Amino acid sequence: MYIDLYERIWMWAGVAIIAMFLGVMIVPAVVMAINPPSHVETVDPAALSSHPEFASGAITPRDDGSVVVSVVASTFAYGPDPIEVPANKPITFRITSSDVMHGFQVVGTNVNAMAIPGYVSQLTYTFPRAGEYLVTCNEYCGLYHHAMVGKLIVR
Ligand SMILES: [Cu+2]
Repeated sequence: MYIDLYERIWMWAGVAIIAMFLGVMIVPAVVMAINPPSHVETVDPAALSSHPEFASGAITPRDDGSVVVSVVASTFAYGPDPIEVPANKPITFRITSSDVMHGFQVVGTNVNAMAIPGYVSQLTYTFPRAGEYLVTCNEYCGLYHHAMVGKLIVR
């Protein structure tokens, strides 16, 4: 079968691009063991109401001044809401969902994680100054997704 030179060049360019994209995903995952943090820790989404950490939507201060915020996202709200944390202290967010996939984004910061039922997403952020922040869901989760907002108050 005759294939024109330019056609062959484009075919191999396509194969090279696909191989490069696969490499960008596979090398960090396999060689460097870089995986989404949510794949590390699991939790039973059906038992969150009796879970020692997530049942009450706790905001837990540690001895060193840092704070752990355990967030449960559910259609169409966050618990706890509002979240009150101190400024200039490391805030560790531990986020999960009780029903469908949600997002947890603190607008204007780098705090942005998926809330996946069955998994715990964890990230740490230090708010440099006091203020009020909007928390929004950025994963489409249902009819009132657009109304799924929370408030985060930094004191
Ligand atoms: Cu949503």
